[in-house]
Amino acid sequence: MKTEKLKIALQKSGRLSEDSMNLLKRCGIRFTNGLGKLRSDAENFPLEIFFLRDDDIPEYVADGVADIGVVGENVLSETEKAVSVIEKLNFGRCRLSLAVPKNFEYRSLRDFEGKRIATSYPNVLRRFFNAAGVRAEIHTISGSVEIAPSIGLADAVCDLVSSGSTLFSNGLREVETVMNSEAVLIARANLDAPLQTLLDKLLFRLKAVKAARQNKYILLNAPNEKLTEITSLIPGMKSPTVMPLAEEGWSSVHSVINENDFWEIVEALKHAGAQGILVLSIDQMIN
Ligand code: PRT
Ligand code: ZN
Repeated sequence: MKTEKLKIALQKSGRLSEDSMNLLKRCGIRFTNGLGKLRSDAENFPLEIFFLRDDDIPEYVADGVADIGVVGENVLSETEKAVSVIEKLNFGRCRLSLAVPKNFEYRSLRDFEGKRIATSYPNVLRRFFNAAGVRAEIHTISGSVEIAPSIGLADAVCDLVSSGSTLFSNGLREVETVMNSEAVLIARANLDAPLQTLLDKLLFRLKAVKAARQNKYILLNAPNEKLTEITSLIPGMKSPTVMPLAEEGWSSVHSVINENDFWEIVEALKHAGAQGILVLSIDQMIN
């Protein structure tokens, strides 16, 4: 009997491609992706991978050509396809923002009333303006949105931003965030039971990889008289592991800390008398 495979759509070549493929690889899934290759079979997981343009991914998933896919929330909101978001992936972060030329005296959203806005995200922008009660003229263009004001095509733009340097070098100033975005895993509705089982298996691995990336393993030596203070600084998943060292009066402390609090905790630990602090990245973290 032919075993069923889960089909996943990834961006073929673009900002999300490398992170999407690395994520699968970190989940222990092996596959090849040659230049120009449109599909690939994973070697050690019942998974078939399609490499597509990101704009097409929501539709392919909604239509059942693929079961799941990785795409930016910005594209998902724009295409308005009936798929569900099953996991945020913590990469591809950016925001969709309104930006105006330097000489545009901007005070509030009202200033967009009657203005021409160039964007590749007309649906998202229309919903945003509708909710704010602003009537603006939305001009849909597919690329190089940032040059529209300088060539007289628009009064302002609504475009994706990460560092902001593209806006800056085109004489534009970011004034409002329309939406924040990151890559997400989407799925079509009504997966049959065997496919859902495969998806659950993949999700279990994805979550372990995500948790590992957000945490660090920390090892340190603490003088016994400072142990209470030091262990209280480390929240850990449970209380930290404390083991006596061969050297009299010292203990070894192990724990897991979240990368967001990482530097503050390390500084406090050092201050409290911890020595030989080692910080290791974690490969997988199974909760
Ligand atoms: O060929 P295909 O259609 O698949 O790719 P694409 O060209 O449409 O998309 P791509 O690869 O550019 O982006 C894919 C996804 O990456 C987007 O849909 C977002 O979800 C996400 N992403 C994250 C970004 C950015 N960051 C980003 N900075 N997408 C685009 N940009 C643009 C931005 O608009 C600006 O023009 O990159 C430029 C540099 O940004 P700054 O602000 O750092 O200067
Ligand atoms: Zn695209």
